Amino acid sequence: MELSLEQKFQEKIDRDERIEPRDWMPDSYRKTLVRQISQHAHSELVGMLPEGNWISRAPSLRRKLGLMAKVQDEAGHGLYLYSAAETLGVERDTMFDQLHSGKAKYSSIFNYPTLTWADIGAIGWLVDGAAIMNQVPLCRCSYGPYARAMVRVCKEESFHQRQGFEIMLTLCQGTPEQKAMAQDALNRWWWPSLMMFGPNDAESPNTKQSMAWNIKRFSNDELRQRFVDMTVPQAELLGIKIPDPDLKLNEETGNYHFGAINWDEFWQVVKGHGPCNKDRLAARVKAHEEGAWVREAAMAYAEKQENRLNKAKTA
Ligand code: BYC
Repeated sequence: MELSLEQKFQEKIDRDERIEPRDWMPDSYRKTLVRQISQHAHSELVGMLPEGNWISRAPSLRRKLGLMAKVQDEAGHGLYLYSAAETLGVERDTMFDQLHSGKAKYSSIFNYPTLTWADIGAIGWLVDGAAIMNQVPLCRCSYGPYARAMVRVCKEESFHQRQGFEIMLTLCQGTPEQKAMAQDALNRWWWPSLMMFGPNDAESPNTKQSMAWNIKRFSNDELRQRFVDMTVPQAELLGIKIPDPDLKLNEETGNYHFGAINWDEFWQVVKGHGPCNKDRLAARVKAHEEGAWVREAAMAYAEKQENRLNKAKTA
């Protein structure tokens, strides 16, 4: 019996083969990829804002250079991801419109404020740490352009995570005030970092299908648990305390049991009512508007180059 296009597609996925832009794919596969990749791209762009805020106040030239490089890397990640989404037939301007009008989602984590320098360390350590945990499996995502973009993103995120941990270590080995600053940053960033992985599996509408399509390789709860297990010993090494009275090692499984996440807070932030949602969106729109001349100049240059090439061809 002749297999349907959809059956052939699923067989290809089940053989762990890659899907490429020109291959046939179900509309719902295309749609969920555009959703996830564009949200991811938006997160990279908005993620530049809480950190960019500290470039001018970094405590030394070395720290300033490191932070500038990290923020630039994030702009680059956004570009790889928008390009990957474009291969699915969605225009970049459409994605920007969705972000700037507040319709699109981006990671909840970037709606929290960066109050002290230690927050830059905590973001690198925890937020990039969570991002790596979530994104390394995406290097094996069934959609080729997304998987390939993630390989480079993950290499750079891993550097960011080490940089953040080193900032935390320096503070924790410094004066009592510096160590207190590191503890305060951990207190404020711990729970939002756990929320980055998304709702519990039972409440996650997209996970089951995304796993059947090999877009996601692990569920939200599995990745969250791995992140906790990886991070608790790192906090011990730093000598600071994770703000969870229920955190306890399960000797049998080797996993840490952790306390309940405040899902009301998560959904409030996702729906636009977090501490910084309005500021972040306004800053992003302003940056986009103020960058219009750069885009126009780049387009004018590209057109000129193309005309020159065409003239040379016909000469
Ligand atoms: N924040 O069914 P679910 C970074 C939404 S950037 C906001 O589990 P899915 C970095 C979700 O979109 C970090 N919304 O969805 C940058 C869905 O809504 P829609 C970003 C969230 O897609 C700079 C609904 O809740 N990383 O690394 O199966 C500096 C139900 O969720 C969040 C990525 O984007 C959230 N935290 O799983 C440093 C990685 N969680 O779309 C670091 C790629 C869930 O149905 N993305 N929602 O309206 C993913 O892996 C997945 O999309 C998620 C969610 C795990 C995030």
